[in-house]
Amino acid sequence: MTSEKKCQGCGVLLQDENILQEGYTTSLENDICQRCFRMKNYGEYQMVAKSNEEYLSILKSVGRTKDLVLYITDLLNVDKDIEVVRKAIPNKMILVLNKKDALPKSVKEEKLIAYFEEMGLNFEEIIVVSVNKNYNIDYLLKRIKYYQTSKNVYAVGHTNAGKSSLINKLIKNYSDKTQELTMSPLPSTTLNTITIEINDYLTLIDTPGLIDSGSILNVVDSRMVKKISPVKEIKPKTYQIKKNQSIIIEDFLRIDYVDGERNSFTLYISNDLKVKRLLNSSNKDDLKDLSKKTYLVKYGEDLVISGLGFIKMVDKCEIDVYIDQNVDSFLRRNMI
Ligand SMILES: Nc1nc2c(ncn2[C@@H]2O[C@H](COP(=O)(O)OP(=O)(O)OP(=O)(O)O)[C@@H](O)[C@H]2O)c(=O)[nH]1
Ligand SMILES: [Mg+2]
Repeated sequence: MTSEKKCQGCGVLLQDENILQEGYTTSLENDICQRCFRMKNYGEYQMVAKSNEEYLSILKSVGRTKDLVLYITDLLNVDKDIEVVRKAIPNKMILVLNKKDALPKSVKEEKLIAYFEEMGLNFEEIIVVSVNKNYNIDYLLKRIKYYQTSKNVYAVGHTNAGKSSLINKLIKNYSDKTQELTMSPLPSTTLNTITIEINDYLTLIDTPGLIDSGSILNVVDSRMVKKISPVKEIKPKTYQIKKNQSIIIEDFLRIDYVDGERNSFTLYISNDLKVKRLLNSSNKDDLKDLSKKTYLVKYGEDLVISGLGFIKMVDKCEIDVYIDQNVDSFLRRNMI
């Protein structure tokens, strides 16, 4: 039977008929589906393939309301097309920059805010938080109260940004509810909208995340997904690098320094990842069978590898990047 009851963890409709399909539970009396049960209790993550079409229709319906929207963004994985979500919906919007704890403490909040302000995307306000460290959550709630236009406030953003984690934190801090949304390091954890009444004045609506089809998380196994997702403050690794040297990360990324003066590369990626430097690129062909992209880097740019993090480069240069053909990489102006 399919019920009208939604899973309290991921929002999918519960059903007890087909174990292979979304929303399966052994009994419709349960509040969560089997997939959420396994993720919550055993940390057994199960990938679900989602298309962005459903997501875009959810965004459109959010856009038809006049409600306040929280646009949650992962500071380590700021998407290339941050303006897509902003422009898709005309609502009042707070940009919530999450996972501050994963960046080095020395990174100044004002600088981050200024960086995003310069995009000119007309947010009501830009707020830096860390859900994990409960940092700035009180302030965020105050500003939600200030800007909200009705009881309802939506959480939107890319998958894995921490939307469900943030709502769980708000439930825990400010309501007497025990409901807990499912969170996981894998993309597409939340499958449908979930409505949670925090109190008489505030109802939060969680949404599934926009999928980054170019994220590295889509092409590595779940053990590596955990390694790539930083849970601790990143200790940036800096390499003084010159022509004909290479940097290799695990077995999925190779960067050859093809041309330029002596330069400095700082890696903002999870501390758990193995990094190797080759002092002579031409000696080793490791990973050169991966797809190659050549970049002409300008002064003061970052190389972003979608889902992994970024590399801050100081001077202009030419680099060759070898990575799975399905993983996006791009240059942007230095974020920090
Ligand atoms: N370091 C760090 N990790 C965080 C923080 N907030 C969330 N995470 C992690 O980010 C991952 C994704 O969190 P979710 O809450 O499932 O993200 P989501 O945006 O709901 O993702 P979808 O439901 O897939 O769209 C989990 O591994 C969280 O533990 C934070 O403040 N700091
Ligand atoms: Mg979620």
